[in-house]
Amino acid sequence: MFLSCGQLKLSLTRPLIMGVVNVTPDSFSDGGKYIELQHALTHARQLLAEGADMLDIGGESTRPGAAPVSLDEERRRVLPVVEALADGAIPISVDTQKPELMHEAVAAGASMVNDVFGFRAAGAFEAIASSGAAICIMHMQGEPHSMQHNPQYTNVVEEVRDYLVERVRAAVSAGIARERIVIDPGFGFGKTLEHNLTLLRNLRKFTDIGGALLAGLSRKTMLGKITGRDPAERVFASVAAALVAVQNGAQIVRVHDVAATRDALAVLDAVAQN
Ligand code: HH2
Repeated sequence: MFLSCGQLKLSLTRPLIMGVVNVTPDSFSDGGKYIELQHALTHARQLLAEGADMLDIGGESTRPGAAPVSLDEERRRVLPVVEALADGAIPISVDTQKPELMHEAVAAGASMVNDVFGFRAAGAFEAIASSGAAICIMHMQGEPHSMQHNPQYTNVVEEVRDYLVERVRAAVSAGIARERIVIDPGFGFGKTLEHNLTLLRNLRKFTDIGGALLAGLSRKTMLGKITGRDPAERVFASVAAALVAVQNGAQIVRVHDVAATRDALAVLDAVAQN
């Protein structure tokens, strides 16, 4: 089992860690810390030294209520980071909903595009179809500015699953091979705490859709609701959530705290080697 990421083939026999690099002034847990290019690069290199298998570079916050960012501004934040890091050896993902930036990021060396909008924008699949880059298709109900107002599902697991099945089909018809596809139920994106917990309990039901399964729980509000802690103090809760996700079938975890997650996954791996 592997994920095809541009020229790279990533083995999925052990869980992979995707380290988050937010080049934004307003991300919910680290906004403003890495908006300067040099700070973003130092942070990215630190995450790699701590054991990240790939990096996800984002130039637009998707936190509940976040304001949209123009293409020019997002491009200005993201592309210099991609250009400086993409050396052909490290998988670099770009977290964007904009087809133009998807195309430009891949041309600048990114080998994956992560879209919280699930490549529903006109031209999104076409922007990367011929490139060989991997894609991460995430589920979101609504849009960031309003998604947490009153999320509603009759059956959250079935509805998120049906959405991902349909998007994977659409990606394959657009010429994107299954080994390039990652899927993600989108914890916190138009979901209450109970919806998120139901998805986490039932994560294994997403493992036969035909894409590598990614879970992003790191520092999220759901963990704040459970522990009563602010985002920067949610490291232990995030590690626990990543472990549960991996035990329930996640093959990639998207995290801010790479070193702590790496150690926890090493313990899980040691126990599994029997
Ligand atoms: N979560 C965030 C952003 N992008 N992408 C995927 N595939 N899955 C996620 O769960 C996910 C994501 C939100 O986290 P963060 O990037 O730290 O915050 P912000 O959106 O405020 O920049």
